[in-house]
Amino acid sequence: MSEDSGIPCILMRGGTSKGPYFLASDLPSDTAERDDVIMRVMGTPDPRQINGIGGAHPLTSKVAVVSPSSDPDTDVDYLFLQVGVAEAFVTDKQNCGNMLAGVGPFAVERGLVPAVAPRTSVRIHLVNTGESATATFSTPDGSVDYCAPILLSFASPAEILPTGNVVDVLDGLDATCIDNGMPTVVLRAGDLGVSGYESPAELEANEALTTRIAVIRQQALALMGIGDAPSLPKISLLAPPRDGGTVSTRTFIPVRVHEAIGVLGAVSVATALLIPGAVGAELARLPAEPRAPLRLEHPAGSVDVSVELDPAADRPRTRNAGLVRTARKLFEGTVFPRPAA
Ligand code: NQM
Repeated sequence: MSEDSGIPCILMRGGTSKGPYFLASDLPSDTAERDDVIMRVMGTPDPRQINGIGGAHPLTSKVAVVSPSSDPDTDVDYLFLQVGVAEAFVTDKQNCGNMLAGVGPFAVERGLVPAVAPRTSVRIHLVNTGESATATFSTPDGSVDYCAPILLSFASPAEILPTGNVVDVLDGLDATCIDNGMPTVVLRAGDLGVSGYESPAELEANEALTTRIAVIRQQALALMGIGDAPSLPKISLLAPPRDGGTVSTRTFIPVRVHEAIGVLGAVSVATALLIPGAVGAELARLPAEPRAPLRLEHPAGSVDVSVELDPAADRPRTRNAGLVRTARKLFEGTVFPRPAA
């Protein structure tokens, strides 16, 4: 690949996130070289990402790398890369369920998976964590209908409580550390002196709160065995629902506050709500029908998550989880990385 002639990519909105989708074969195979090219594509490091195509926010500084699957049980490999905005980093330590919504359509666009009328299912290996998901979407005439919903369903991880406990204490507060696809710390908003209904901007401007969140995050990184990961864990503050949903959420990701909530972040929070004794479960108004989706309220509206615990398992474990997203192809072309220094 010569960078001078650019790199083919499709820019997509995946759920509430946005970023370029690449075929792995169009990027350098060496990880350090690949990450360097990606930072130059996105315009990192720069708070405005002005010399690249990043959107100057963690939710729009994301990249999907897709290739035919090496695993016979799945169709494609999806590697998610979170790219720093002002800070120079590329990390593969987390999944992204929002960008996942665009992976099936991208696989069809690039001919990795044939479209089948009226709908196509793509089995996706989540390279970051070794988990898997299936995306099912409408392909009525052999091409993707981007106006139709995309159903994402997730296989169950073996362990969803990374510390082995339902409740831990972080900076003196009860916390549930959970990972059903996304390492997440669940706290009660009230324990942190906020209502949990503030806007992301109000929460980010609350210095006493952000200082405390930073301490909680450091403790959680160690306790959850994550090590050093600039985008983890997510920290969700729960409050009682106020728009007819199951619970209200505000999520630090982990420095900026999410404008909505991540997909696997939502799956992880919803899972915690079903575990007896988990922090914040007592604030939830669970639906009367046991299999009905849980509605997580967030700053921009709400998201419905279906999740079922396995009643036969001795430790909390899910049987399945899923939700519906949309994605849209915004632009297809060639991106030109900023020249290497
Ligand atoms: O949790 C943002 C997003 C995400 C992650 C973040 C996501 C997920 O909204 O699966 O989608 O938590 O950094 O894209």
